Amino acid sequence: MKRKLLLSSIWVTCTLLLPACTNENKSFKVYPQPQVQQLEATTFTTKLPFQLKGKQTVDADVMRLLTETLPISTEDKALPLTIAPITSEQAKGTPELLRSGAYQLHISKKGIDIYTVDDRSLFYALQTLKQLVEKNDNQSLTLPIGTIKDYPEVAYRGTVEGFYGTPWAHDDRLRQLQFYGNLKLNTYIYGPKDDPYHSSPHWRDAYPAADANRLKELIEAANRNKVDFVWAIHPGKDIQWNKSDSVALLNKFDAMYQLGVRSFAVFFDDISGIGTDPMKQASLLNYIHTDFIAQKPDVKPLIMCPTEYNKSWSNPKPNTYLDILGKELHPSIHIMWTGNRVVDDITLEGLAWVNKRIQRPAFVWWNFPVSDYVRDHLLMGASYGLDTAAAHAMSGFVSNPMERAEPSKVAIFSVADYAWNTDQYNPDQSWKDAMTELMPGASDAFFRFCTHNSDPGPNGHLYRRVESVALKPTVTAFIDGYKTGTFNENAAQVLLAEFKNIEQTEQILLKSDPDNFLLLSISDWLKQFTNLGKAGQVAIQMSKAQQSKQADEAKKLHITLKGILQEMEHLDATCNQNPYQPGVKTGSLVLMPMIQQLYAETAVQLYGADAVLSTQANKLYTNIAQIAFQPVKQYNNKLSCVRLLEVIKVPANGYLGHHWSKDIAAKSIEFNLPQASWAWAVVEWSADGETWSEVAHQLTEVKGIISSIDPTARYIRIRNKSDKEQMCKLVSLAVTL
Ligand code: LOG
Repeated sequence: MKRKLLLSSIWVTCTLLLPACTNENKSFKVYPQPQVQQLEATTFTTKLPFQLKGKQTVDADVMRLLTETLPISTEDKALPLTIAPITSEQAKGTPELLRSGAYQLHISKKGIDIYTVDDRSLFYALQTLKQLVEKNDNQSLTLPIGTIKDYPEVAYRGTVEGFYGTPWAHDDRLRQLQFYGNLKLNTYIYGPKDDPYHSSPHWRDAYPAADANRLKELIEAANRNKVDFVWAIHPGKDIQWNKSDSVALLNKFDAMYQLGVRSFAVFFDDISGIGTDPMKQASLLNYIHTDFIAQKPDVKPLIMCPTEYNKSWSNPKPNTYLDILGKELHPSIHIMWTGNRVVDDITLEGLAWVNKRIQRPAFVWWNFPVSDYVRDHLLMGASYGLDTAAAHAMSGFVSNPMERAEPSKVAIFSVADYAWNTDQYNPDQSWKDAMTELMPGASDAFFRFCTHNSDPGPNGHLYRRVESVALKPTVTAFIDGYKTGTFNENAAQVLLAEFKNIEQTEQILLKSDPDNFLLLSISDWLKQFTNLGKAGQVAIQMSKAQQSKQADEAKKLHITLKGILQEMEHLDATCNQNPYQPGVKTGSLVLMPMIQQLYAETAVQLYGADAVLSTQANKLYTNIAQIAFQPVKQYNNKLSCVRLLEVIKVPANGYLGHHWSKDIAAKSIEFNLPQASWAWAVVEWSADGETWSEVAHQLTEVKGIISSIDPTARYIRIRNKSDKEQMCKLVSLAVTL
């Protein structure tokens, strides 16, 4: 059993000694939380510099970190900073202390001792020391006294830039790499889906010179921060499984090696057709392993992302895809895994299921806080849903972040905590620590923003997050009261105060740090948050007026609220206009629905109006389990569906379409299903969902608009009329009423 101690406080009296000791009850916070931190309540303050002892030659990155942390000198009177290897004696009972990155740090008035396993250990010990040293105005330093014993629980920790959408900008990446170094994260997998030289059409080609230079800069920045820069290739969309493609892949890897890459990955996710063959995948990967990886002593083991990368998409039958990979792939090759679903919690049970099949611990690709399937939302909530007993069941843990790099740091901070010190991980504490670290001047305001910007909204992955947790009971109490004709004054006061704070959040944050990159990258959401605060206050005041029978005042406020809601819609319709989920949503789980309910309820009470056209369509009309929860959007008279990133497997007789309950005729149906063909697809309509007829059309591709639809149709679908499973993608499928 490993024993962990936190902050033991031992009273030490030391008055006349130099350096001077003081006793303050200070808690020294180190991120990620060390395994064992035994610090006394006593600190000491010194003006003396430190002199390197023991290991004299340290690498340039360590030296830089050292000089940033402590004054280094060769003067005789300097305090010793001794660097020595961890001995097996020291690691007795705690073999984890012999892992890469493990270290022991001992601070006393007489000097500092650091015990290390490798260069990474020393770098991490100094990262810890840097967080402990306090620099005083009079050039002196204050340090705690005590010992830290520390090691990672998961070997590979970091991120996979693996999302769809605009890849991170160069400067964003540079800032990320430094952030990772500070937090003892050691892995950055480069695999943005929309880099054409990572995926099709150019995975076979060398990067243009300017791109190659930038990558070189990134690799150097990663090295400076002791981060493995893993370069990933995504060849499966059009790989031919011939010699020429194998050679093209190795040549590309070799070109990346020349740029400085020493870690490689091959992704086979989100593909269809011949690329998905597990035997072919395994034989290519084994070839890369033997002919490339194993030939170069400085290259790390290969990482692969399988096609069946989550349980819900995996063939459960024995001796199928995952078992074949498990059996065929060289044992050193890591296999990535997103959990029971594409986007999901990570559980020990789930990992045990896949590990048995792939015959090795999975390398976790956690699809959080990635937002490429809900691009109008920010996922700023706590990183919960991670099993604290699962460290031994995974070889790595990387988070797939948002297209917006800076706000992703909230989650990445916690990923560092989780992967380093898994069994002591506390998601809420880590989330709050992230606020303090990322927005030291306005952590409360930032926390308020994050609290109300956590949930992704309805989505095909069924992945939801809690939002506005503390306020939710008050919201429910207020709404319930309002609907039954009572005005809950206490709840109203709490809500008014919170909405007022929300209205001020943008200003507080920008005033505290106007040039903060994180704030700049979420500026549209901050604006929308201000609107939310305004709308909320007016909604409560309007409800109060209505309930106290001041109809004129209520009408006036209803119009004011309408204006603010229109402003929000305008921002939603003009900012962040990506083709997938355009717009800017905030407070969408609890606060916005409350405001909308109050708005609609008051309209009904004031005007008896049925203002909204409700078709009651919020999901696709389909019998295909994979897309059963793909949300439908209704804008004016158009029902459309949220574009899908992955390939859809359409079984024989599988269909997807729309159904609307309102008694209106369809003017047209518009669709774009790449890779579908009329050889298997047919467009059909029905009045009752029972009897179906074919819609006449003259299109040659499963893409276009059909306008002549029977006016009694209330269902429209595209069906696989063949007797085999077919594959397609879904760009659009819309009905105009
Ligand atoms: C993709 C990934 C995407 C994520 C979330 C994996 C292994 N692949 O469904 O690129 O960012 O889901 O949308 C994925 O997760 N496909």
